[in-house]
This record gives sequence, C-alpha cells and structure tokens, in this order.
Amino acid sequence: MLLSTGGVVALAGVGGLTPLSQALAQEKAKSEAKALPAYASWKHADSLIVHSANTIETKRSAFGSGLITPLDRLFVRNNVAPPSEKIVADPDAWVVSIKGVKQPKDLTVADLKRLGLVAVPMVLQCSGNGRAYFPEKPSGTKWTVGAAGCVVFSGVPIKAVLEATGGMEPGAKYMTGTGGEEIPQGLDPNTVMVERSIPVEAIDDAILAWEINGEPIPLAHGGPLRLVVPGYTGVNNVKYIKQLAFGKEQSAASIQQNSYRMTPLGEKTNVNQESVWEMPVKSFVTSPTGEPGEEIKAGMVQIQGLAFGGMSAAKEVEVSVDGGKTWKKAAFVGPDLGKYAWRQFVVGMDLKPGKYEIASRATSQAGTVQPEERAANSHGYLNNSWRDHMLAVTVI
Ligand SMILES: Nc1nc2c(c(=O)[nH]1)N[C@H]1C(S)=C(S)[C@@H](COP(=O)(O)O)O[C@H]1N2
Ligand SMILES: [Mo]
Repeated sequence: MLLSTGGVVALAGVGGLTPLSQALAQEKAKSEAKALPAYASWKHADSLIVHSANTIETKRSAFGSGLITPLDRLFVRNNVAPPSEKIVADPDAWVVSIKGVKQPKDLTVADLKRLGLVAVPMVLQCSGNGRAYFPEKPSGTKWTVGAAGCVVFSGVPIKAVLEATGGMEPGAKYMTGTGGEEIPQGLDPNTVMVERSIPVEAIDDAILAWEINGEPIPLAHGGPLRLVVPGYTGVNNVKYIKQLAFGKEQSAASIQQNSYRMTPLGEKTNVNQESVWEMPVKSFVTSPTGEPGEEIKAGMVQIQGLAFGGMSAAKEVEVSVDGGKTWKKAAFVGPDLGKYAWRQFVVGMDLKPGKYEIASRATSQAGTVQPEERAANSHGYLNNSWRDHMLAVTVI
C-alpha cells in the first residue's frame, strides 16, 4: 500500500534511501537535535534549528504564509551568554545612560515611554545569514535562510531622546550602543563587550524599543530595552542596551574594530575595511522548501517566498524554475508594512514531473537587483546571492 503513493516513490529517490531507512534517519536526527536553552525554552522547537545555545535559526518551512514572524519562531543570536532573566522582571525600571549629548542623563524605560512612540515593522537579519552557502566555508554559524525575521518593534525615536537631552555634542559622527551583558571579572571589556557604532546619518529611523510584536521584549530578544536600527544587520541592533553615546570615534570594542567587516578573502580584518551596517536587497523561496521528504505534485505549484530591499522597499520579485535561465514576475501578497519590512511573494507555475532549480530575484525601490553572486568576504557576511539560495526540487 505504501508503495502506491507518489510520495514514497519520491522519498526513495532522495539520496538513494528507502522510505524506512529515511524515516529512521529522520528519527535519529530529531533525537540528536540540540534542546532549546533555558532562556529560549518558550520557543516552538519544531520550527527551529538549534545550532548552539546562542545560535537558533528558523526553519525555511516555518515562515508560513504570514508576514510577521511569531516570536516563538524568531531566530536568536547571542555573541556572548545573555544576562540574567531578572533584568526583564521590572522593565520600566531599566536604566539607559545617554552620553555625548549637551545634557547627559540616565533615563529609565518609564521615562522613555513619556518621550514618544513609534512602531517599526522591519526585517531583523543576522549579518551572517546565508553563510552556509559560501563555498570557502568561513568559520561561524552555518545559517541558511532562517537567521532573519520580520517583526514590529515599538519604542521611542532616537531623535526624541536627543531632543530631551539637548542634542548631540558638536562634531559627533557615530552613535554607539552598549549591551547590558555582565563582563566577567579579569577580562578586558573590549574583547567581550557587545558595543556597536553606526554613522549618525543612520539614526533618523532608529528607536529605543521596549516592545516586539506587541509584547514587552523578552530577554532572548534584548529586553527590557533594545536599540533598533531599521535596515541595518542584526548586530547593530544592540540588546539590553545600557548606554547610548554620541561621539567622534567608533567603539574601541573588538566587535566593532576587528569583526563585522567585509574582509577580503585571505586578508586579516582591520578597521579600514567596510563595516557591516546596511543590509542589501535579498529574497528567498520558502515554499517549496527543498527539504528531504517534501512531496511536490505535478500541476499548478504556488511558489512562495519573502523579499526585502534593505534600506528601501522591495519593488519587484522574479522567480525562475530553470536555474535562472528564464524568469517570471511574482505577485506580492499580504500587506505592505513599509520600506523596512519584507514582502511575501507568490507565483503559480504549471510544473510537469521532473527536476527543477527554483530561484527568486528581488529588485529594490532604489533599483538594485539581487545579484547572482555573493560579495566574497572571509567571514561570510551579507550573502544575498540568488544562486546560492536556489532550491533543487523534484516534481512527481
Ligand atoms: N547586547 C547584545 N546585543 C546583540 C547581540 C549580543 O550578543 N548582545 N547579538 C547581535 C546579533 S549578532 C544579532 S544577529 C542580533 C540577533 O537578535 P535576536 O537574538 O533578537 O534575533 O542581536 C544583536 N544584538
Ligand atoms: Mo548576527
């Protein structure tokens, strides 16, 4: 009876495994999958790939057809272990020091809530998302597509905080956010501290956020207070922020000076290399998923995915089922939540049984087309190559 279903025939074709051995292999992989760490134990395990306690990715199949990524499916990335859960017990009491302004101040979250409010739908994406596809196999987490999500952060505009503190000191070129992690005794803070600087030109849409998707920000995502810089990669969105400073120099922390830079292959990282700040235009297909065991029946197939422009909205997406030889325009579905959010796209394709290579290619409002090739760099940052994100699938 089993053999009479098309699905089983397809499974048998995957890596030469019989259905039974494939099922056993899947069971084994499941039991070997790492458990969620305590601070993220409330997450939906089946939707996530736990690379380590500090690196948790959303499965391609878990993005679904909703626009906003539910918090229990959102990826998590910590460069060092997160602070104690105690810091989110009384969010309004959390203090952030504002420095490098005419009237430096310590402000509580309760104070910030009186200064202004804005809600920003935006893509949060790790700089290293897509690193798994770099042929040079850079070290670091092998993220595929799921170190990204689209969320709504709510908080106060940085501009309002500046108004309340007399404005930046003259000559300030960078805004620097400091994470609230405890620095272990005896260590040079610069080696471990999560402290990131961004050019002051980028603060227009930046906020200090206390809410994500309508909830107080949980510890895993940087509560009680997080710096949010729409359009910039994950690392620039400093969690549990305890200090915001304006000044002439970038942070002296190693995470600013010696990492998160576009280091040419074979070179050592140094401060003269471009810092990883703005996200480039990107898209990827979320259905089909290309995952083993997936059954795609011949006939009309709705190819779905997600697209975003980085610093401007996604304007258009094309889909190819022949490895990029020919392209068909996809339609956007769902609401348009502004230039920093992603758009869902879909295109119906009538597919006969056979092998296909499915790719998507986005163009931003700024007119930038998602490239075929990633920008080569030794740490595996900013992968937006459509070819790297292409899926090989079999239609039965
Ligand atoms: N304080 C602090 N902020 C941080 C980090 C961190 O380790 N500490 N990691 C950064 C990185 S590399 C990424 S990709 C994002 C991840 O955000 P998320 O865990 O909410 O998904 O947070 C950034 N902000
Ligand atoms: Mo990241």
